[in-house]
Amino acid sequence: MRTSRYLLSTLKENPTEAAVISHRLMLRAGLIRQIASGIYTWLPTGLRVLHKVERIVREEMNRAGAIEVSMPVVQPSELWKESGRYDKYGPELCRLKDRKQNEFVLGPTHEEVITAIARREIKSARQLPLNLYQIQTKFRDEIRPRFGVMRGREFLMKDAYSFHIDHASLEQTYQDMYDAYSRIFTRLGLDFRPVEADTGAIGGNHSHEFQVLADAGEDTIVFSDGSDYAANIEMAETIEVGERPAVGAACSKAATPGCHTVDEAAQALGLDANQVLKSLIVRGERDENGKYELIMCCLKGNQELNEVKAGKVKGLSNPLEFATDEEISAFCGSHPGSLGPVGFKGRILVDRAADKMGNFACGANEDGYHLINVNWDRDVPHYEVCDLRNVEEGDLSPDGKGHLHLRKGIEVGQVFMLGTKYSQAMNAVVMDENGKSIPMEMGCYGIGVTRVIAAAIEQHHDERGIIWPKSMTPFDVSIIAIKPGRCPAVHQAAEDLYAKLEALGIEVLYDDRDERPGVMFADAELIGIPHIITIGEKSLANGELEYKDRRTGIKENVAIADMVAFIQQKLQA
Ligand code: 9G3
Repeated sequence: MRTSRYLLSTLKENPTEAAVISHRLMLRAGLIRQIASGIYTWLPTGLRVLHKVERIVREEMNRAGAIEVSMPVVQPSELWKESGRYDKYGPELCRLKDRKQNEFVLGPTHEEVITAIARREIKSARQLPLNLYQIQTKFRDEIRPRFGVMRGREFLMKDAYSFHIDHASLEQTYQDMYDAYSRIFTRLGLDFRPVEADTGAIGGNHSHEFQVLADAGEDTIVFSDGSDYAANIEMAETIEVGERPAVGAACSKAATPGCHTVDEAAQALGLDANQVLKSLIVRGERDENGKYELIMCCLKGNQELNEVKAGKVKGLSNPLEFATDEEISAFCGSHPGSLGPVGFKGRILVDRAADKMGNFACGANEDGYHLINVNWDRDVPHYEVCDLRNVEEGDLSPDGKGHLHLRKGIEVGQVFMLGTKYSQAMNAVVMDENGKSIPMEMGCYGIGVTRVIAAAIEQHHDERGIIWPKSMTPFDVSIIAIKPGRCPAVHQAAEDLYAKLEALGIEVLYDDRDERPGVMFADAELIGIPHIITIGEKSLANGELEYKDRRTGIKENVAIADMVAFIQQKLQA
């Protein structure tokens, strides 16, 4: 490709709206341009990368026996009403109407559509297992799109859906997809970890996420240094150690005027935060009249409530909802800063670590007062112990092997066992061997194809720009001709080399702009082309060309006659 007949679109200045390096570099290198919040155009250089990622995804999905389809982005609302999800999602599900006022959604995912296809096209169990996939645009009206394509509103996803006669068959495909994902992310040159994940709102009962380790990641993943235990923090567990201290003096009231937080109360009472109880009020699940009770969650003062774990506790709202200050004052007679379990009239859930506290302080359910020397059982006779907290750095691994470490991750893929949630709701059934009609077991498997590119840049860049993993690079080689207008020999040598490399199927960006060398060099490094060849008058006089390896920065002079073979050898390395 000649830059004189290409759309390079590199930027000199740092775009101020980019908060993470991948977003900044994707704009500066001319890969994407925002057309609206969370919605992007892929410019030529970015599209070349996107196509490479898609090719690897397709190769591995096909190798795993999945079959490609393409489903519509615009989906009839009837299907979402059948699955019961039309009213379950808020404004994140973009709804629209056609000219006849028929209701549609812009597909954020395709469980409903694929199940509607399966119930018509799969007539016999002999057709199972069947794994169908697509690479298709999704739309999710995120409330706060950010980080460029890492969290956009319109994005490209490879989503696959498998259908099975029984759970054993689903487990096999789940494993096949898990292995295919490991191959895909390895071929893409990513440093990734599969981690146990929460199945979230989509139901089902088993899931793994594929997380790319990066500080810009929005997810927190947890893994043990003594085993292969790894989980999203939403799921991660630990083993609580230690025993309750012996019960001390009777509990008593202490004035703590103006103390609304654990730290303020700890300070006022001369205690550590982990000797003060943190008490939060959440809503129970609604009954048929929409009524719900208020429930207290108690944690060690220095630990954090895990909302996903709490939402799973029987009888709690899921997703978890916190009570409002008004509800709290009305029910407890005090503000959130002075709450405690002593005398609380509702259910009391105590985190397993908090259950090991003794002689602790907690709110007195009276503004401006705390209780000290409080002990479970004696002062709080009724409560339930459950796992409510986020694990922390250094906690014991739940398998008892090693300790836990926390890292930020970018979720680039997820595999789910869906069970019969959709096939039951939408009547996608087959005849089993006894002639009984049963809903098909389903699995679903997603990869964020556009997000993968941002994740790769987060892991592969330096101060000069992107350094592509070789499987994703938009071009293999950059040829930079220095002042070809002034030196015909330079121009000729560049044209010759360009023709030879192109003839070999090597992807070349030939910078034939009459630009200052520094600008052309900076662009080649910004775009991240792995092999950069400079053709200048001086080196040419010695019969040589200059080569630079973008990743290592190593430069070397190569005889003109050897350059093609030199590059071929580099590309095979
Ligand atoms: C919605 C909206 C947002 C959503 C969903 C539905 C996430 C939704 C989960 C999945 C699960 C898997 C198949 C490929 C892999 C992921 N956000 N999810 O279901 F209506 Cl607005 O999409 N789907």
